[in-house]
Amino acid sequence: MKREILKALKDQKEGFVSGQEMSERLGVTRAAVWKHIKQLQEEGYEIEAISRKGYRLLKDPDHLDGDALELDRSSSVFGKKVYYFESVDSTNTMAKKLAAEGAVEGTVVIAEEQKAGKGRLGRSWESAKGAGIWLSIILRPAIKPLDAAKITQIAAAAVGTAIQKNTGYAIQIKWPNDILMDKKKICGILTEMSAELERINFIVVGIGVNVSQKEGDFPNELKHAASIESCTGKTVSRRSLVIEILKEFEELYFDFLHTGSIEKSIHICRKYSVTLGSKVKVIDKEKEIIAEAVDITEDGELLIRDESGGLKKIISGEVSVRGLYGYTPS
Ligand code: BT5
Repeated sequence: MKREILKALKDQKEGFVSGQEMSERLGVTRAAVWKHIKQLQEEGYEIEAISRKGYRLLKDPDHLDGDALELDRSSSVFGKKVYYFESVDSTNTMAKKLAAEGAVEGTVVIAEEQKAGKGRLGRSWESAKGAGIWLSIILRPAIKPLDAAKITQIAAAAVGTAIQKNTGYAIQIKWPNDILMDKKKICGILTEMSAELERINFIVVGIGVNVSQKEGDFPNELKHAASIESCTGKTVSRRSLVIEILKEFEELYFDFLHTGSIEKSIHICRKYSVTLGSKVKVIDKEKEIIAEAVDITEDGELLIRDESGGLKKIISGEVSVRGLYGYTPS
């Protein structure tokens, strides 16, 4: 009911909506309407109440809970179900648990803070309270486990596009899973899956976006990290960015499922790549190779030319790619 009342207030963009009208439309008493209005006010919604005129929404706080996202969402499958937490260990871990219990495709897990946010290959992800978007999406694509890395490329293309559209500020993509601004990392993507030999049970795509951290908020060892606000100098609504991410991701994901190709995503990854054309250090489990990044293939692998001129394709998940003189490869 609270959600319906919020919707009625939001629908009434200018002016007031009367308590009588809401009570008739929603089939509850005016006292019940008032009770929910008070609850919304306690949650940070600024609502003006004037007798004989009704209620007017003055300020919509930047909430990320299911109700708030649901009302503004423009994607149809992604975010249909949202699990929102004040604090979790890791949204990916939570999403994997929910997926194992049967959560449907497109389910989103989002948290204000992660106590043990995860990066790839056992690394950790700094996820300060309220300062970013820490979210995971559950997917159930009928593809081979070998093709799962393609999902990371789709996510990188989608999140990069969403951030650029939302902020109007240039982004770069560092293959395979980083989004940068001014060549600093503002976002990382972690794709995990549960699969049998030939079949994927589910994939969880974790997306971490630094939104409002100030320079100096990051621990010393994260010298390549930045936030959208520290780069652009502008305030960003996390909710509108989440909505944009879900929309772009859903579009590119279903395009892949329908066409069998990630061409559209790869086009975006190539266009914004900081990796291509540069010398990179590819760090494998046992060894490091210095090579030139030549292309991103139609399947999302990085094509490199090693020092003896040999071409090799590398798959995300196996390796880290670094610049020779710093974090980015230029
Ligand atoms: C990643 O790994 O970049 C994937 C990060 C995914 C985070 C999301 S948040 C929601 C979901 N739930 C999770 O538990 N995780 C996902 P990788 O490429 O391995 O980069 C990790 C490295 O980035 C660390 O070793 C640090 O050097 C650096 N790092 C850690 N926290 C950072 C931050 N907030 N911003 C920028 N860099 C960071």
